[in-house]
Amino acid sequence: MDNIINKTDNSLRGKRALITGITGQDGSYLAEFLISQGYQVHGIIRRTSIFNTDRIDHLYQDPHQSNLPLYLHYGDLTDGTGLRRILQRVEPDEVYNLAAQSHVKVSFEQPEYTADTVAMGTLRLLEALRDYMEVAGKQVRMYQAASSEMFGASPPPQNESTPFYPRSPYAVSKVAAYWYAKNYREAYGMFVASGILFNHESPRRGETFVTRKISRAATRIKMGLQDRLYLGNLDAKRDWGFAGDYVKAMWLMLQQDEPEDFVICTGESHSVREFLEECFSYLDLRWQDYVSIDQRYFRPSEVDYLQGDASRAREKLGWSPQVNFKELVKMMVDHDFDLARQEKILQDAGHYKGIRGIAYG
Ligand code: NAP
Ligand code: G4F
Repeated sequence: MDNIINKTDNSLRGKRALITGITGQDGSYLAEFLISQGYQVHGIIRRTSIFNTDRIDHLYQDPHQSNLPLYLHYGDLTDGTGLRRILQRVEPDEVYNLAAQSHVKVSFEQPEYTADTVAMGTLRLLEALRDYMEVAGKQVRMYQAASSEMFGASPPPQNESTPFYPRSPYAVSKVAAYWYAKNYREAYGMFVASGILFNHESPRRGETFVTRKISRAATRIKMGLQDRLYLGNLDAKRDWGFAGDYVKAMWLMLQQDEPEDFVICTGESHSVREFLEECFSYLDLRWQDYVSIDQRYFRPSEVDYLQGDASRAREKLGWSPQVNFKELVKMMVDHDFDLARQEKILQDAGHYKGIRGIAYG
C-alpha cells in the first residue's frame, strides 16, 4: 500500500519532504514542523502487528478529506526496492533519513541488524536517491541523522573537527553512514548534510532511554504505582537538549547554499545522577530512596562524557537551543505525571494492565 491516508495530490502544496523514521521521536516533531512550514510531508512506516503511529496520530486526518499534508508509505530501510518505489512516487524535494535501530545497548545484542538499518540502510537510501535524481533530472537534498555517539571516547568539548572514536555497534554504524553520506557528496555532488546531534529528549522520547525511563518511574513512584527504579551507570554525562529545538536545525541544514555537517547541542553536560536529582526533587522525592543499580543496564563499553560545541551551527545556521536542562526535565515530568494520574485512575477502576517493557532498557 503506498499511502495509508489518501492518494497523493502533488499539485496542492509547496515543497515535498520524505521522512524515514517518521513514527519516532524526531520524526514526529519534524513532521509537525515541516507541515507548519507549508510542506507536504511523506513518511515511511514499518508494517507492525500493532499500531506504531502513536506519535503522529494527532497529525493524521480523515482519509476522505482532501488536501492532506501528511502521507504515509509502508517501507523499510532494509528493503532497497521499496525505497526506490517510494522516491518515484513521492518525488521529494528533501529527504530526512531518521530511521534507525537507535538504542545503543540493544546494538550490542543486535549488531548485525543495527548495521543493516543504520549503515546499510543509509547506503541503500543514498543509492536509491542517486538513481532517482538522475532519472528525474532534479537535485534532492538529504539530511542524514548522525550522532554524538560517533565521538564516543574522544574527550569533550566535541565539535565538527573532533575525531570519531565509536564505542558501540550503533556508533560504528553511524560512523559508516556518516562517511557514506560524505562520500556521496564528494563523489556525485549530492546535497547531503549530516547533523551530528547530541542527545535530545522530550515527552515523546522512547521509554527505554534513560531520561524517559527516569521521568516515567519518578512520576509513577509519586503516584504509588511503582516502588523501585533499576538503572545502570549513573556517572555517564550527556549534553541533553529538547528534540523540538533540534528538528529545526535539521531543516536549516537543508536550506543552506552548500551541504555541510553540523554539531547540534546545548553545550551543557549533566550526569545521569544529576538528571535523577532534578527529576525526583521536582516531585519532592529523594531518588536515593528508590533507585537500585542493576548490572544488566551497563554497556560492554561506555561513552563517559559528551559535551558539544555548536559554534558552527550558531554562526552559520543562526540556530541555538531554546529549552534548557531544568525546563526539559520539568516538561518531561509534567507530562509523565499526567500519564501516571491516568494510570492511577485506571488502576483504581480495576482496568489497569501494568506498565509495558520498562525493564528492557
Ligand atoms: P527513535 O525514536 O528510536 O525512532 C527511530 C525511527 O526509526 C522509528 O520511526 C522506527 O520505526 C524507525 N525504524 C527503525 N528501524 C527501521 C527500519 N529498518 N526501517 C525503517 N524505519 C525504521 O529515534 P529518534 O530519537 O527519533 O532519533 C532519530 C534519528 O536520530 C535516529 O537515526 C537516531 O539514531 C538519531 N539520533 C538520535 C539522537 C537522540 O538523542 N534522540 C541523537 C543523535 C542521533 P518504529 O516506530 O516502527 O520502531
Ligand atoms: O539514554 P541512553 O540510552 O542514550 P545514549 O546511549 O546516550 O544514546 C542516545 O543518544 C545518542 C546521541 O548521543 C543517540 F545517537 C542514540 O540513538 C540515543 O538516542 O543512555 C544515556 C546514558 C548512557 O551512558 C547509559 O549507560 O545513560 C546510561 N544509563 C544508566 N542507566 C542508562 C541506564 N541508559 C539506559 N537506556 N537505561 C538505563 O537503565
